[in-house]
Amino acid sequence: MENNAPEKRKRILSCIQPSGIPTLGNYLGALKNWKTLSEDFDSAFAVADLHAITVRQEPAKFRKQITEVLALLLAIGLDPEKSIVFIQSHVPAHSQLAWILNCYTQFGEMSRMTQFKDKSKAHADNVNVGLFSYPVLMAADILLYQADLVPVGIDQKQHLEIARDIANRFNTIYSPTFTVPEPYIGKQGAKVMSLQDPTKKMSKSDPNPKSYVSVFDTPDVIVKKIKSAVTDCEGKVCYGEGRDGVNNLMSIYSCCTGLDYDRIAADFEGKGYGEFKAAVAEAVVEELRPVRERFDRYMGDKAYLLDVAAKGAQRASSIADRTLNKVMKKVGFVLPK
Ligand code: AQP
Repeated sequence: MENNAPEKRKRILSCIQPSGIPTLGNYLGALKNWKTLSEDFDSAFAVADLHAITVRQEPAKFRKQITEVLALLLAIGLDPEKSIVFIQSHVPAHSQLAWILNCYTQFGEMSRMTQFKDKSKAHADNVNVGLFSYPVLMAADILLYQADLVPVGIDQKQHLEIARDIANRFNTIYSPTFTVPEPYIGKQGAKVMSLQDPTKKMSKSDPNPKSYVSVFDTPDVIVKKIKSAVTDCEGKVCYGEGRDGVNNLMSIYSCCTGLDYDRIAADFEGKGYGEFKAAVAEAVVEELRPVRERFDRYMGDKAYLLDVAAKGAQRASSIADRTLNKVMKKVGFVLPK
């Protein structure tokens, strides 16, 4: 008999930490793709507030950042009626599953994580256990929703591999429980680098604000920051090995304009970095302008934002609780009546 049932859409899940004002790196590496992906997949997007407290946050500022990131998710064009848009801590199953998965993750595996090594250097006075087990919470985020694909910047690929290992391990010890997720990495903008040290990724928590463009920087500030970006003394706009600063600006320009590297090199042949940087800055300003305008509108309606968060948490919980119950049964817990 012919099977006319519609093919089940694949599910994606992605999160962003409210650990500061999101950067151009977050935008080009992740957020910009999310709107398009949300049209083709069943999708859930979260403000990862539980992850953000692995680094000390100032409470009032933190509360504001959580609201801002929620508004930003809507400003990039996500439709909360179609995608599940929620705040991670509003769905307790994330913390509950993370604890269980901690017991299925080896100390040695976590010790190899690059982000842990980097962040423990950057926050040497607060190398907490949460920072160490961050990838386990990330695995819980993903596995709760049985996500097929996880759109991430290339910097998060190692964490996604751990999520896959944990899922496979649990599925092997018990029986198939979790979908084993695949990374989804956009072609360009996969890794935007710091404007001041282009060997390091651009991060919203970098103490030097000149190192990143935040999505809410005004046009003047964007121009200033890009003009002061580190390049080299070759004075030639073309992509090449060891030219991290120029490569980074070319990649940013390419993501904003859709032009490939050969075309960019041809357009700027014989022109200096000054002219190139001005063009990059203008492209970034234009790219971020509509996002900023929509963001301002959403921030002006806090009641609507709270409503979106409440509905999102309800929808997210109905999927997450189902997975958590399944896991608890398999492990041998007695479930509450
Ligand atoms: N520089 C980057 N280039 C490309 N993609 C990036 N992402 C982050 N930085 C870059 C991607 O953005 C998504 C959300 O990231 P996150 O906020 O959850 O965590 P993160 O990777 O730790 O981002 P930051 O800005 O570096 O935050 P802090 O400074 O708090 O650690 C992810 O998909 C990430 O890959």
